[in-house]
Amino acid sequence: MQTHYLLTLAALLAAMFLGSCDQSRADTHAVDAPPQAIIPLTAQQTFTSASKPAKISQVAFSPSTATSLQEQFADLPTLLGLASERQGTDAHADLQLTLQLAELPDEAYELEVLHLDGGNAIQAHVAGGSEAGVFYGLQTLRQLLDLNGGALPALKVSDAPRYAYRGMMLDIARHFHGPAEIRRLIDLMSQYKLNVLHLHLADDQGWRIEIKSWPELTRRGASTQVGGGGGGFLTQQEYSDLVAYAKTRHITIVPEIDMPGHTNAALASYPELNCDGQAPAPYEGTEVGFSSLCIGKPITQKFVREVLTELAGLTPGPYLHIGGDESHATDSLDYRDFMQETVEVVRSLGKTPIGWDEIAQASADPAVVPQYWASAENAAQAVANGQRVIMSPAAHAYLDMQYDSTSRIGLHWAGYTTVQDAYSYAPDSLVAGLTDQHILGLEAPLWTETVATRADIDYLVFPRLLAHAELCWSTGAARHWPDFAGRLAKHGPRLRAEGVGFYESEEVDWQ
Ligand code: TNX
Repeated sequence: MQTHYLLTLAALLAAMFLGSCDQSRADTHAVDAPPQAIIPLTAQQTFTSASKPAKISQVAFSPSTATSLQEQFADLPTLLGLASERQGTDAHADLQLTLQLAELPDEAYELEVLHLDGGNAIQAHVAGGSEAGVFYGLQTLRQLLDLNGGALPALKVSDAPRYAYRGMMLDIARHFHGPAEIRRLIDLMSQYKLNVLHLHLADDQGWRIEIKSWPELTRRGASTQVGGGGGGFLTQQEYSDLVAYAKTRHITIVPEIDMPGHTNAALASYPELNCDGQAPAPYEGTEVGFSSLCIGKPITQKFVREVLTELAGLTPGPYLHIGGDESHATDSLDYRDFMQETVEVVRSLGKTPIGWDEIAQASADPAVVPQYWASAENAAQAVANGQRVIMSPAAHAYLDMQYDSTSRIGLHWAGYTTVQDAYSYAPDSLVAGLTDQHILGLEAPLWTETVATRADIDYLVFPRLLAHAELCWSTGAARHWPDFAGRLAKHGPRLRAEGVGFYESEEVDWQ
């Protein structure tokens, strides 16, 4: 009832806004305001001035920007992507920037760009509901600069996210990808207003996080990966540094230890975790569903508690992901007992447990967050449990699916996923009975069985991550594939400038 009322109100406001938008377009028509290709699409965008702006050469805070915000966003040229060669060359305008916190929803922001002196002096005001809101306003400003050759059109933007959880997952277990690669992804994600990076830290092929109380996990379990050639792991210091770096980009790290299946690397490191006390050989293939911790053994319980306790201690964010998928080698009653116990461990550490959608069949705890990937039945169970769900529908959101049969890497068990497929689905009407009130947010996972290098990551992640970012942020009613494809085309140059080797899909008329 209440939702219905809100929707009606939203429609009314949208109609009023569109009316005023038409009006302002008419006013600026003569000066040919360039359509702005911001991704994700902003909620409202209005042009306010006719002048043709000059390129920005200098940027500085206005005196009315609070010191704390000046400190937080101290490195403005980097933050706004103002490459040094753009500064001071043929540019004329100074940008004076005012940042403020305002009475807005947490991650929402308002941005206004004003042209003074016929466009030769520019002011920009960013008001955010929180520091994150200010950060997103600055990301919009950054895109405006990139999309306008270093100049800023005069406009007003008012914007807020659809979902609170806007995630990407990187599997560093199948192939290890280290801190430099992860940092680069954090930067790129944050430019498109994503706010969660889920790291898949352990699987059959490798254990990737140092656990001081169980040192063999990395001494033995980290030395392998799919296809051989080494592996690797994050030290606790490296992990903590990543968490801190991500925080400066308003990104929360969600660590995952996948259990009780997907555990060959742990089982190979500690024989006592196996029911028969025999350590299996390390594994460098790509099969799933053959390994299991020995459920009910006291040493297994000690292992789970100690590993999760260390991980919780390194993780200021609210979530710990405990996996729980494809446990085909675990008896189903054992599975239920194990997942329930592990949920309790996570709760006792003050964290919220996330698990792959199978977890909904094991734990009815309403605090648990199941991550939907394939089973509508499990999603329905989550709704019945009163749980909120993260949507990662494999056929749309899995970044490791091939684009088509000619894609040089990737899998296709969930089908081929074109850029349009990644964009054109409605998260809130994909699974019967699951609507936005049940959805915490969306996540696009990159599994890395076939992903060994940075070039491989770029090829599969981009440009589909931009489609995903728009689904996370912009409201359903505003989404339209031809419009998105047109805007995406304009992001080609900025992705290239940032060194991203994206897949130049023929669905898009790239600039
Ligand atoms: C299924 S999705 C898996 C992963 C694989 C992936 C490959 C899920 C929860 N499990 O173990 O890496 O497919 O696409």
